[in-house]
Amino acid sequence: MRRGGTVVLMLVLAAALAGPALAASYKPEYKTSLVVGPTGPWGEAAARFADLVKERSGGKINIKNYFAGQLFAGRQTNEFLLLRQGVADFAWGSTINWSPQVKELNLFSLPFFFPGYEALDAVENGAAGKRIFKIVEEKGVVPLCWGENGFREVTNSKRPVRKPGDMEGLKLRVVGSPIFIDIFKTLGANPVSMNWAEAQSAFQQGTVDGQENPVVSVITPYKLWQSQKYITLWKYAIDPLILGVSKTTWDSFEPADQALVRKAGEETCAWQKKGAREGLQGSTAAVDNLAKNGMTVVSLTPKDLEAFKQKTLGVYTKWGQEIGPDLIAEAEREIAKLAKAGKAAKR
Ligand code: X2X
Repeated sequence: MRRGGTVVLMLVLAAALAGPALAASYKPEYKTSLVVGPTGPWGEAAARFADLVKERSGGKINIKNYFAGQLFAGRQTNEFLLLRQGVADFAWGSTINWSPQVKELNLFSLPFFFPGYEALDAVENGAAGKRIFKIVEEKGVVPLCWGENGFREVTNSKRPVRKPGDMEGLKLRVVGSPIFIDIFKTLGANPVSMNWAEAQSAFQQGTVDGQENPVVSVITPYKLWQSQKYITLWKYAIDPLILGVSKTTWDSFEPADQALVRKAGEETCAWQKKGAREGLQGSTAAVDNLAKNGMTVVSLTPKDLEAFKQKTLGVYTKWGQEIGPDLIAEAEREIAKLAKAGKAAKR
């Protein structure tokens, strides 16, 4: 009996020591979660990444994209949990959707914190970004690279919004992440949280007046001009994406495959980020296209912006504690360095 037990134990140990070579049980399909559909830089990046990985792994790693929230158990703010549990192997996840589980990610939703793309890149690539990746990994998701949904702009079907008073009583769909309820209540609007999939019919039926999302990644591919006639360009929050892998899945890959997946991810993230900014950074093409489709575009003066900023200062006090003052200070230092180098803050 004891002898038998020892033999079994030795066999188990031998198998464990032999590692992935013996264990290499690759799944026939790896599932990727996405909130959005296949159109636009976000969904297109997922398709590109799956193709690259399949090709470079000689068909061994076969990724299937589950678009439009097909993998969620009801709520898009559960995506991080799906990754953690291994229900999803990969996700091109918005930091907003993951922020209920990783509260530091609310940094990107702090109203008017990021003055522009340069500041965002500096924070992602600097100490704050590295710290965030470490936190995500400690929670069971291996982050491969930063992608981008984009700066979020507010649209509605009722009236042009130029000052906080114009928000009064507007029923706005927001993601079910609490900081957004706080921001829009503070501004006098009436925010309602809803999954993106459900929001589509709410726009069409007019049960909500407006929403907030980036121009290139979401407003354009979803043709939101069909229900939303007004857009205010205020870049009030940034929404990075993270290409993340469930730690369980990651650990099951052989080191050479981990390297291959990481490299394909980094290449795709760079391509995706570029796509999310096309027609927006240093160009007016994406916004011109909204106007061509009948939207009234409201651009804010620095004074207009300041009024919104002042009104949302209370959100900083409350959420600063949640996010962590050290992380915020780290991000502020990166942004200040840029400003000093003269690469300031272009909105
Ligand atoms: O639901 C949204 O607004 C979206 C698509 O931008 C996110 O997934 C955060």
